[in-house]
Amino acid sequence: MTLIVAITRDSFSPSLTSLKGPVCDDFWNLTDANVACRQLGYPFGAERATTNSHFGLGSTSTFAMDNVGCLGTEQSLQECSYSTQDNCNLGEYAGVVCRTGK
Ligand SMILES: [Ca+2]
Ligand SMILES: [Ca+2]
Repeated sequence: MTLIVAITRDSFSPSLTSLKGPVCDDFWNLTDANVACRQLGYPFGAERATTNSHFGLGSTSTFAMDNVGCLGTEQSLQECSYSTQDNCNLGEYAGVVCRTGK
């Protein structure tokens, strides 16, 4: 199994996810990360969900999503339950490590 860090502090970007900003880590878990990885083009899903700006302190505290809650079957984060109002700071970026194989 090979791993790749597919989402860093900057890569929840419009080009990848049509999001206008980062995703907050509140309630962020492996189920949500799986959806994010599939959306990013990694069909094997996520190895890990990261929190607390694991890949670096963020540069904006205006988040596109907070309190993300996916069921796991969605094809994109936009299909999941989430809030557009956030109470998060630069140290609360969500991230993922996606699988590149089984
Ligand atoms: Ca948090
Ligand atoms: Ca929150």
